[in-house]
Amino acid sequence: MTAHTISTKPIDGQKAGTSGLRKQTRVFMTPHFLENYVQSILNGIGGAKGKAFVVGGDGRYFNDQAIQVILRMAAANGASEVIVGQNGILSTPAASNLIRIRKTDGGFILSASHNPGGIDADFGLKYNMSNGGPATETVTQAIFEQTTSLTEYQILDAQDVDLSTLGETMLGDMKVTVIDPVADYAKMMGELFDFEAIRALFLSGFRMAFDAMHAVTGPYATTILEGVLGAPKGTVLNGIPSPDFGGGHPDPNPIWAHELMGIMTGHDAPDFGAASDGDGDRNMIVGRGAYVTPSDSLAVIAAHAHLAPGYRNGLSGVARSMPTSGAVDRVAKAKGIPCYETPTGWKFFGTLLDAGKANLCGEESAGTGSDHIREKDGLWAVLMWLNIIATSGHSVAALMDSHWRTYGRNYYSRHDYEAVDSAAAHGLMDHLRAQLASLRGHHVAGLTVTEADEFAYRDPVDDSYTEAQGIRVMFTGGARVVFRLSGTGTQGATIRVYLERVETDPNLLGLKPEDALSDVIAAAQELAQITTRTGRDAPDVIT
Ligand code: VG1
Ligand code: CO
Repeated sequence: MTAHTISTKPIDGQKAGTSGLRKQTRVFMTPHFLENYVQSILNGIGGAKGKAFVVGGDGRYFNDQAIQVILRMAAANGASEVIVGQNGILSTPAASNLIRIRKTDGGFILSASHNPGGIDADFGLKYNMSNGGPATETVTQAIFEQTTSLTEYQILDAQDVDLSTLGETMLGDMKVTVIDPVADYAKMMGELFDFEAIRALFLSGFRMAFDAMHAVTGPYATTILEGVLGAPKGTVLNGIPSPDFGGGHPDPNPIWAHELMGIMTGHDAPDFGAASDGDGDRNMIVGRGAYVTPSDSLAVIAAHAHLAPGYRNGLSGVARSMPTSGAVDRVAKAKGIPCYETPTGWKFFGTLLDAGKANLCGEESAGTGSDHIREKDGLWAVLMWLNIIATSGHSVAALMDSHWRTYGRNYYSRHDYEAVDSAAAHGLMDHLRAQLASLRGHHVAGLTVTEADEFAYRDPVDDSYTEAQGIRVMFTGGARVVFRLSGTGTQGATIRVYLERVETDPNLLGLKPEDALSDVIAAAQELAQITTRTGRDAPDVIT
């Protein structure tokens, strides 16, 4: 086996977005594209010599081939060991956990998360650091700079490593350890949650439907829910991962998880429903006829986390991304704990979690997690809900009802305009930006603007500063609209419009979100001229 140095040239567009580098699969498959990016990562982190890494992905198309390239390049760059999930499979939370418990220097996670998979869909690669979390802004920038000046990469000339058999092999001088992707993760969940109480809940006849959406959480959910916790066989739906996610869109929200929504609102619905995304870090929570928005789920978890053994001593603080609703802020205030507001993307929670400033984090995009790892964690959120239901004895609907009565309800919705012409989308944002200084006091669609700005964030731990993280317009009475462009799409631009209004009147807690938010929706349209600028009459996806 010989290590080769291959000459290459910088490839445009290798800039990571909200969560690693995401491109169409065919782009990732063009000559040198993957190799250039992997070498840029290795250079950007100061080389691979003597380092150990975790490698795994969500099993989408090209996962297996890309892993072999990463192994050969890690070996040629002098890495000492790579730990790989069997058959190249690792959910994002399981990878984060492995990096931490095996104390490796970092890890490569192959996924485009909730984006569809297949040769004509999307692929992605993300580097996580030794704390198990996504590379910080500083490291991400260093990697990007490498991509713009790269002249060569190192790769070993070798056969594919057999990743189907557990155990250790050598690739040149590098050890490759193939491990069971589920075991360590399942063990950790057993330490955090009251598995006895959840087991008793299932024994009592409690019924659940978990939609793995043909993605990576299938094996994890089957082992934990149906195996360890004794839920009836068939509780996990679509539990066999497939390279194109069964042709579906593995994004757990009421639109893409419509099969589960149908079950949960249908005749003889189970007590509890949940779903997870392509790489297992997102979650959807739904009770019998009661969908829980991710922002509300975060707030309910903040209010009840002490019921789970791993959080018995309460929370040190909570953190949410800026577009996430303020529901959790109200719980934090009542509990007298700090609440941090960060830019979108899990990489911004890492420093807070490492410093112990927060041990519960969440995003409106169906991401929830804690300091047990440094990624959001879909099954973790599901097990947390099961723990809360089992120990409180309340249904999802009852928990939501009492939550809103106690804290008020943050009506919330997100409107996405997908694959919009990039110039039009940037034009819309520029138009909003230009209005910011003069908006205060203005009346828009019957609402009065109290404040308007472009969100910027100074990290309270490492003092790093991140600008241009979304435009927010606040109105009297606690209503708000936020506009930002997605950093995970692979075609054109996606405009996200986040709409929110707080209601504390006990008689008005049961409205339909679209009715409760109608004036905020009208204000967003007027401020951003969405229809005229994009040519779209309605959002593509409403969640
Ligand atoms: C989206 C979500 C964001 C999330 C990111 C990664 O980003 O809005 O909250 O952190 O996806 O999620 P954007 O830039 O498209 O809005 V996933 O499950 O990669 O891992
Ligand atoms: Co994901």
